[in-house]
Amino acid sequence: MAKHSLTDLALFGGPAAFSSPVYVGRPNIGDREALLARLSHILDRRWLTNDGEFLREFERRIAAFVGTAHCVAFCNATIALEQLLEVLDLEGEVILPSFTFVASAHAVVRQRLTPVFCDIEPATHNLDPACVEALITSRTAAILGVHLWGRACDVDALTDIADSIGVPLVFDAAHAFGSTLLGRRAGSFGMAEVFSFHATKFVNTFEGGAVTTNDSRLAEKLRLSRNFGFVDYDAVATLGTNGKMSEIAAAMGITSLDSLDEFIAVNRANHETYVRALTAVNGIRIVSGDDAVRTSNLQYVAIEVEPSCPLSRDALYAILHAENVIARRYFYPGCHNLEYYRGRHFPIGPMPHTDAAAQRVLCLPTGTTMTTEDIGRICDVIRVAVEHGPEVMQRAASGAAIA
Ligand code: T4K
Repeated sequence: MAKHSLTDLALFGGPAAFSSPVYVGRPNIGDREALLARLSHILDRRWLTNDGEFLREFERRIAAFVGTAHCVAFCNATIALEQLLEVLDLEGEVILPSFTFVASAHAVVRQRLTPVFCDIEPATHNLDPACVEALITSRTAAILGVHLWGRACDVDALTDIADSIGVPLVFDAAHAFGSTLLGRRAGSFGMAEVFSFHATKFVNTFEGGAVTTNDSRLAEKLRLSRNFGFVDYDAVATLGTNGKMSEIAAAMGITSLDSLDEFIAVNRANHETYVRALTAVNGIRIVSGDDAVRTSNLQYVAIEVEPSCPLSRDALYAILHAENVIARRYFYPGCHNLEYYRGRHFPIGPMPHTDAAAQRVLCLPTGTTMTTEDIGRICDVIRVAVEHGPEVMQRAASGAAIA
């Protein structure tokens, strides 16, 4: 029999493997002609970076969209987060989730603050306010929430906690541009929020990030800090770095913003296709939200492979990769279990939900590069793999498949 797929899922009625890899995080490219026209404009103007026209336009549009007084764009979200923590002038501990991209934790440590890893709510994968409360000490300097998968944290509960001890509440909103909580846009919560516009984000600037805030002094400090602390040609008033966003990045950002509604509509349609196809698959849960409370831009399709599934998450991951579906185990194994953090004995609360999520979550491809047929095929791989998991794995173990 002809080999149809790398794991021979065809033997069990499954689809043929993808002939080339399909990836999580494929960038959305908006109107190419409009982007090229903007690039041409940049070259004509010979203004490539340092507070250029496109940067200003990008910042104005982000602030207006989010509903904040200020947006300060950066070269990426990691530097933006670091600079935000720096200008807040903190000392001590920052409570944050462990189930996040390592940049959230690194930003804290690189500012010589102590990360205190906190557990998450199992349904949303966001900081659990009750766990945050349990981790507060006299050294707590800030709370850093992460709106994971683009779904906003329990902002009210976290605000109450932060206010009750008088520390700033800030958000890593890297995933959450365009998302809402009770009608308010992410970016407008807490003292400040940080977006990522990395290539893998549905609105991208190649590399980029931004802080949004209503605090004018904070915004001013951030503007200085991203440009070496310069207040005038020859005057440096504060410590700073080079965190600037280039014109080419801002041009890409503006072009992305022009297609925002289309990108979200595509993500929504893709998500619905996944939900329809996977709901009946034994032990697969799609991480979703209650749209009446919080909407997501749906740039991540995260599934949980639950204990009731006949196949482990890692076995499904191996099968998907063998089928050329490059799913990702975001955010395995959780920051507190990464080699760098494990050896340093930072404070940590009980982590049952973080550890469970880290063992169960898989992110699947979405975005404008994916067709409905592609997604149907990925879901067929998952369905057949789950239905025939033990046999597929047995063949794999005997060397018959998964080359
Ligand atoms: N906070 C949170 C919660 C975050 O998730 C992130 C970043 C940050 C903060 C920091 O934001 P930035 O400083 O990056 O602005 C990727 C992204 O690089 C990272 O931005 C993102 N989160 C993270 C979740 O995903 P990796 O290590 O997975 O990258 P990589 O190279 O493996 O690429 C991811 C996938 O995207 C692959 O399947 C390939 C595909 N890809 C990637 C790029 C860059 C493309 O198809 N084309 C491309 O150009 O981190």
